[in-house]
Amino acid sequence: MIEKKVSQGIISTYFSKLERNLDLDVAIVGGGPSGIVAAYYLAKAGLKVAQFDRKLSPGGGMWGGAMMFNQIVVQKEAIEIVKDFDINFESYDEDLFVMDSVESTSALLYKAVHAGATIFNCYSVEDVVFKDNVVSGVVVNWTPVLREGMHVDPINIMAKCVIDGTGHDSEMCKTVARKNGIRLATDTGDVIGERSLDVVSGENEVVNGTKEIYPGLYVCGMAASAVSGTPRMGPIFGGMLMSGKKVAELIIKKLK
Ligand code: 48F
Repeated sequence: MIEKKVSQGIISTYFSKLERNLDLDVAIVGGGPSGIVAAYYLAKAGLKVAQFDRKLSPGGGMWGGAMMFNQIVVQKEAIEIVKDFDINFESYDEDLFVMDSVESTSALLYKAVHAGATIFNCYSVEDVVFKDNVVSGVVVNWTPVLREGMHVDPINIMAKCVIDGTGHDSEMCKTVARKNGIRLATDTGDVIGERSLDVVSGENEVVNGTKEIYPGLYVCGMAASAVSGTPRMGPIFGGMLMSGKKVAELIIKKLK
């Protein structure tokens, strides 16, 4: 019966995909541009990487350009990355380029999965796993379960490194800070304690802030900038792409 075979095809391959990803090199929380770029370069380097996004359609804030004007502006420093993803672009100003946001977002997603990364959509990461005070995995649940407030336990996915790519909310950094009694720059205007999450400074907070911010936890994209208390930025995406590549390079150096 074709009906049964279709269902079997979906269920059996989905669960083997999930099982293959219970033990990762890198778990990426959030499927925005910075996280997707990281997923691509990590997978290309041969690492086992999975990305979790709470939405049905990963891509974060990239689909909508700015104010739903679906154009993306990037700085010239990011153009090499744009070329790696085969995205069409045109010169707009001396140092600025524009691309179509739908083409750009779908190219990032396609290339990341094609390179070997697995993207799990509709997954919310609600916590991290600690082993000997090192971030060693993520705790995931279905987004609809959390939205409905259903009393359903999550599952654990172990990873050698976790990336916080959750955008402005920097959710994993906040979780790690809360569990360790650390205050973030965003909460207090300063950071306390030897084990503080770093304050970011410099001209390009996104790229400068892309780092291992706590043992096992890396931060990229707007999450890196937000942790420092930097105000919300304008819609220029080159920093997100560069941040994603930088975090991948840091992890490749550590794990390879
Ligand atoms: O915000 P987002 O696009 O992250 P980004 O890579 O890029 C920022 C830009 O889009 C833009 C900007 C450009 O100048 O400032 O804002 O830093 O995407 C973050 C993604 O993370 C998902 C969320 O659904 C979104 O797609 N996300 C957030 N928290 C969680 C999560 C969570 N706890 N679990 C799973 N996904």
